[in-house]
Amino acid sequence: MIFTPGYDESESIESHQIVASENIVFSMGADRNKAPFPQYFVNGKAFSPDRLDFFAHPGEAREYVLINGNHNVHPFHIHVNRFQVIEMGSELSTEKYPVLKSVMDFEEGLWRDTVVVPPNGRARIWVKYGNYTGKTLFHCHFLAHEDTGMMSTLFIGEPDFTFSRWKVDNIDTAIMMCVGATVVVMGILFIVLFSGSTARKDYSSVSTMNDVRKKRGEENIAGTRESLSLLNVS
Ligand SMILES: [Cu+2]
Repeated sequence: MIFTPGYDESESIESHQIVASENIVFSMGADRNKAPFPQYFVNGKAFSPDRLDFFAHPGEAREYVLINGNHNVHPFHIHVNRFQVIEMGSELSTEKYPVLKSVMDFEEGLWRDTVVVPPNGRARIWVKYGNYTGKTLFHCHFLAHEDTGMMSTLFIGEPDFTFSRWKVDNIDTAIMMCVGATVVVMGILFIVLFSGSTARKDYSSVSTMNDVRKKRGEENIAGTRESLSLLNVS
């Protein structure tokens, strides 16, 4: 096993240290009504600096399966953090495409910051995050792909539940959020109105009872007066 100078073999990531495995899919769009053309995506989304796409805790190790459904290559590059390539594969045969041999050839366990994800293929990598927090990036290292969307944000640290995380980036999400908000508001209104009418009902029934008692009391008093007048007692 060959290691990059500066890294000790004991630093090598072991499978039991991996806390999660995530897919990172590189894809292209060919919508002629949109600029730029063609479009480049990571997990179906074009880059947005206002959105946090991936999360990790400092010090933990994660597996990423880099998937390339295109017929061209995407050199994956992650900022600040190094990784080890565990597996490489492609649906294309190296006999038919001899140039693929050099792409697929890799030194297992070698520390890297960039790996070429083979066409119609994948690369499985293990990342070990250092003890630092903040927002960083990974992207395709082809400038044309990177600059037209093939880039993602990565937040290292405790997930921050600010509104930036829930920023609406498409119409479907907006519609779902409106429906969700309406259901919540209707629910709150129903509870308020229902509990309000119950309170009024209880109050009115108490006042009705009081009225009845009052009337009965008056009748009794009147009845007593009648009885007393019959007895000539004033
Ligand atoms: Cu690319």
